[in-house]
Amino acid sequence: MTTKLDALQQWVDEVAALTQPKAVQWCSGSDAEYDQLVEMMLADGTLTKLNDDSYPNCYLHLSDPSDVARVEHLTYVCTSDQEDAGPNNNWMAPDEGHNKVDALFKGAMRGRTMYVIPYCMGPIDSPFSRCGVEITDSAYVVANMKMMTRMGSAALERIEREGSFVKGLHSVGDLDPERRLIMHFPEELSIKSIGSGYGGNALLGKKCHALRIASYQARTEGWLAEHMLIVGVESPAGEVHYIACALPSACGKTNLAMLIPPPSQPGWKIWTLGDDIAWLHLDASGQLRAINPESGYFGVVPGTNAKTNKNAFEMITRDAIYTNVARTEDNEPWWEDKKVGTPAIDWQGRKYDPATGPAAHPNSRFTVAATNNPSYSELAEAAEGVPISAIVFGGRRKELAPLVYESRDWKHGVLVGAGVASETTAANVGEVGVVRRDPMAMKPFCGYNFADYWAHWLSFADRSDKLPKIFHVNWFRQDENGKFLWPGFGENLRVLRWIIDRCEGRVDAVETPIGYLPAAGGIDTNDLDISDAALKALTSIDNTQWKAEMASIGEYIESYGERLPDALREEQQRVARELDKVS
Ligand code: SAT
Ligand code: MN
Repeated sequence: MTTKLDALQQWVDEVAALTQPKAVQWCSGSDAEYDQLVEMMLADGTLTKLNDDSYPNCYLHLSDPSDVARVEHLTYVCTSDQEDAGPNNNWMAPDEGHNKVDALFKGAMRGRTMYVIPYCMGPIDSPFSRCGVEITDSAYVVANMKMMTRMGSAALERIEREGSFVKGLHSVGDLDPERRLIMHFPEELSIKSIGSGYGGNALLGKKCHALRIASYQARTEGWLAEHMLIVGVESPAGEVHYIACALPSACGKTNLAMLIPPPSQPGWKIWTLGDDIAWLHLDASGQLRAINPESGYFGVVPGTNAKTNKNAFEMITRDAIYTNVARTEDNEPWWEDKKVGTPAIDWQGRKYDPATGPAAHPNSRFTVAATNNPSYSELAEAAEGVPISAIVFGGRRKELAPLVYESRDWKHGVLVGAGVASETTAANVGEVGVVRRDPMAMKPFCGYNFADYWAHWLSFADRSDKLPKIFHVNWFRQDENGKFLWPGFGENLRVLRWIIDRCEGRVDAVETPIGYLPAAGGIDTNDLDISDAALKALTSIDNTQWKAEMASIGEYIESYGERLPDALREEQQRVARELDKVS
């Protein structure tokens, strides 16, 4: 296979000349191709077959121990003007960026096959979808891209028809962290990533394209590319509301997207549209609609069990690729909190010894096609996407942030999103558990200056009077002994129900300076083992703490300097004044 699109053929030839592979293989995306790649990876040790009786078609990949997470400190946005990348991104001038990374790509694929992967982010026939081509020397990447994107011949046809595509060049290089770089050139719609085989660094359709490059593109084209799950909540009466929710990496987006209603909530159903990324557009009537650009899940494994996420637990018993989990004697995958089995071999392929750390890496992952999910929504294929009733922001906060609150209006909602802070997780290389600002859960993923991004968000209020309401949630509040105050998981449906009731004007709320909080009895706690004190802590605010928080949000947004939109500054000042009024 080759292509009739000259620009694509020329780029592939140039890359081959630079990287010197022993062969070039155009990927069709067929099942036969996947099977053949798997056979090859089993033969060369890249994959191990797991127990075929209990885990049919499941494979384990153990990565280099230094290559287990995203590397924000090695991730760059290369715009001509540094200000366009903003203080939220590492920056390099485009020429310097190309020179640095091309030097690493020189001869990098010697002795390897170079795979050319045409892919489409979003339903293949959706006007909102965007295509790309990833060139990689990793068969593991090809296999993952097959599940995570619409990849192969149909995507190539669309690319040839449209004549444009995002160029993504990837090589695992020598996996030396000193020779690892994840570079974005938004003005050229291109990505160059070398030295890592890990998901977010290597599956270029995901964070690199669908968030960093797409957010940049979305700004010029009037839409939004967001780090959000999309979920449909169906009431016992059959009414479905769609919610888009932004949470930082490894804060439970996959679990929320596949939530299982607890027995106390009979008749409710959850439909999963996406678990990580949403592309949002206004339709002609001013309704915000969402598509999920991905077609699979790359989810955190540890903590998944029959109680926390039964759907996911079952979904990954077949046709899944596991990365960096442990194994039992029976060759079944094992991870912390799986609740069944015992680990024999750890994620580094060593005999398991509790003294040397967890059996599965805390950021170990599964890759699986979305259609494996029992709560998969057919509307994930709908070209026009689904109408969004509510946007929800959230973070992982031990204290301060209540279980849920609603912003007053869109402008206030943008401030709520801009002020999101969360404890860091194992999804990025670095310290875990440190609170940092993570606006709209996009800190690692916004491909341009956050100040311009907030202005873009604010501009939606001029274009529609039907925008969704904006909320903030925090499932992670703890008491003074470190115990979680809210049970989370399936019980989060109770909070989604409150959100929907607010959208429908069916439930009263208490107005506070930070927004509307649930009134007593507003959240259904029927059958829930929760103390009055815990519920009070979850549904009220500490004014003194919030004054300090609002001042810190003010300082944070001011650090964006001249580009900060006045409307956001004024909104922060308004909330700060409201907080001052209360003793
Ligand atoms: O970066 S990944 O997409 O691999 C996982 C995450 O951090 O959300
Ligand atoms: Mn994510």
